[in-house]
Amino acid sequence: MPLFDDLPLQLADADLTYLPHWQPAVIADQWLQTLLAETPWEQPLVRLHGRDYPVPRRTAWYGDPQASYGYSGLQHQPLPWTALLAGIRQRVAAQVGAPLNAVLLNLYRDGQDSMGWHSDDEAELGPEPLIASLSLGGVRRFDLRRKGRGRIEHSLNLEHGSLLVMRGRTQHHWQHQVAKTRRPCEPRINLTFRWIACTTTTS
Ligand SMILES: O=C(O)CCC(=O)C(=O)O
Ligand SMILES: [Mn+2]
Repeated sequence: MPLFDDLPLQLADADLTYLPHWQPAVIADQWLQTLLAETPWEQPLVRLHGRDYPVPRRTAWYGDPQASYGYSGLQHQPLPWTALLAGIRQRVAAQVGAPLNAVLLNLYRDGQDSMGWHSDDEAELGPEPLIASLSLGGVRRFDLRRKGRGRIEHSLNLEHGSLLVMRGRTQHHWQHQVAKTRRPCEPRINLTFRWIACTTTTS
């Protein structure tokens, strides 16, 4: 793997590193097939302006038992780590040099599945969230814009087997999205590994 593949992205007030060939295709293929077959996908509802809408993708949440998170007014309990996800977590944690106790899986079945503009800045992720995002399957475009602005300032095509690492104040200053596309595209699974600060009380 050439070193120049892994350059950090030059975006002000952000700390992003993209590793396009983090895993070889044969390993990434195996992970994709196993996750497609064994994941109990859900389609949660999100509350917007007093109404519930299904999210435009499928999701699953895994983690250590205490890594629950609040979302849309509910406290979500993680599923226990599978052998595969525990193994992937170990490799990702070794790569980023930090512990990770939860992972959100997103399944984009085709170009109509998407994720809208947001920052991963929930209180339980702490002031400088570490988000390590593994992509498997069809390539999708990942856009970045500054908070409070409409213009996309940077886009990346997230490749099969790639890892995108976001750290520091990135979530404080930037938002990201995976927009719908009319281009034909293969199913894609994205895994965002995180560290959830454990709380003793639930809200
Ligand atoms: O699918 C992606 O690449 C992005 C996922 C994401 O932003 C998230 O899970 O918070
Ligand atoms: Mn995100």
